[in-house]
Amino acid sequence: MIRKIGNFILLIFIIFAFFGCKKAPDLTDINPRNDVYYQMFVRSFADSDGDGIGDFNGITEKLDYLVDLGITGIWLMPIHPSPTYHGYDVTNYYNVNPEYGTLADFTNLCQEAKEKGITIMIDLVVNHTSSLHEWFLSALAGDEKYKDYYVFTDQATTGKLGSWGQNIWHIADGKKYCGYFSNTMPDLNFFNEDVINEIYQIGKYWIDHGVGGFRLDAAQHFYGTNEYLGYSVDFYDNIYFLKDFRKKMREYDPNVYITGEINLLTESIVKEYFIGLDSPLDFPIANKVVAAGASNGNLNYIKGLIKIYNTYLGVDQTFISAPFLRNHDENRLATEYDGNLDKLKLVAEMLMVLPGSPIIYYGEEIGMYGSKSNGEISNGIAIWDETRRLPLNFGDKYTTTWFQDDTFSDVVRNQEVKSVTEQLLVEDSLLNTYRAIIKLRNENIALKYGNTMTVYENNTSQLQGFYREYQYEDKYQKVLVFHNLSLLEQALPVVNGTIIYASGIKDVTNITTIAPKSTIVIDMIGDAHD
Ligand SMILES: [Ca+2]
Ligand SMILES: [Ca+2]
Repeated sequence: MIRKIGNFILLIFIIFAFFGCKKAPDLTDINPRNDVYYQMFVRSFADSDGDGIGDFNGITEKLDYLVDLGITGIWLMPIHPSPTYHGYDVTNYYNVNPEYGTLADFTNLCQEAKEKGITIMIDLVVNHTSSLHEWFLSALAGDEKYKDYYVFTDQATTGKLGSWGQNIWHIADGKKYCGYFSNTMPDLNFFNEDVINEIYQIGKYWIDHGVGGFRLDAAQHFYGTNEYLGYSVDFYDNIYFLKDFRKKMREYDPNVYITGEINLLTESIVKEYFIGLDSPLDFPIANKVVAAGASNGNLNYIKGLIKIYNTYLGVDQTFISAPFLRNHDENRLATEYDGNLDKLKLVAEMLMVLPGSPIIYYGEEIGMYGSKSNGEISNGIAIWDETRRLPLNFGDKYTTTWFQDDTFSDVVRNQEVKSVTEQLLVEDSLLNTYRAIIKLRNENIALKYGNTMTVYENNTSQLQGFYREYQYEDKYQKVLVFHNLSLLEQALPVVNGTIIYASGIKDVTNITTIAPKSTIVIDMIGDAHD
């Protein structure tokens, strides 16, 4: 009997699906800070002048690729002059890396991006400078003003280590200083008002040049463990600095968006960072999504996410989660999932239906491989994280070539990954999965806005479902999302609504089951469900 009624309701919803012809709601400026971000290593993205190194003009010329992908924000990894390939040790905060182009090229990129609805966020690396920064060189030369920009000590033995047990004290020219990450990265002194004001000035300078957001690198280490001898510091010192920084930047540009690298899985600490940041990068959520994506069943996936969101709500009712799958410091997902395309597609969908402003690490959309190397030598240089940041294969003249050493397995494996150009032509490619699910997100307010979800009543280990809803003035939408984590087809529960997405399926009118490793999104009609 129940089954019969079920079939009847199913029939109704098929009819709705057929005649519904849903029109996408008007999303004009409901909340300017809900975006889909693309984290980009400039060196590896797009080369406009044929020297093999990615550059600003290459990005500008490839903006339409990002627009078509559905991207509305770009996070540029460090753009400043630096002695390293990665740029996380800056020698001048008021200019750009000449390998990437000129300052004019950069402002042009910001302008062109803005015209296409894309905000540019830059990495701001201010926990430390390069040891070649003129401030540090002046400090070593005995300039008292700049000596106080850094953290020097006269103590012969500090007996103190950093938060992962590393030595943080180094000696140069007979002077002992703190370099939390490395001797070539001396820490700035956050107890010095001149340093704080310098950081504000740097922020304003880049807002003036068209930047719409900042990602504060190593934001949990500004007041690092055992860094300030004789001072008692804790993580609230970081949070209060971030709060002041955000306030100052907001006064200058009310729309500026501020994220920070808080590399912690403990949501009870991460939540406190919402006091100072719009979005601490959401490592707790990322961890859950990647783990569930790797599994073939997880009874507590959705419950686990909701527990984290509820923790955040305790601090900030308007928090913006910034979920992601992988970043430049982690092995890529194709490596972790051993190239399993079904898993890669599903986890892309799992990311893109979450609350907040999700971030895609460049190359994940085509399934690039990447893993940490162990210091093997290439062209006289020891290689570590380069192999997590390899060139994106566009399949055209823009493809960068700065790292092609095929004695590294990631380089070899990436030669087997279909290029952007190739994947655009294959209907069920990973890239087209990303495009489809991002499009869905951007066109549905219940997916794009809001910061909570509620659990579907009858979840199983295989089939995990949740509701998301959003109300804005007279617009209201509620969706029900199902992920089939398993390798077996699952029956689609009967619900009153219209299917608006089913993985890889164009005609969604006759669906009664959920394929293995796939997602279905249902637009609920009113509030009705059972
Ligand atoms: Ca170039
Ligand atoms: Ca520090």
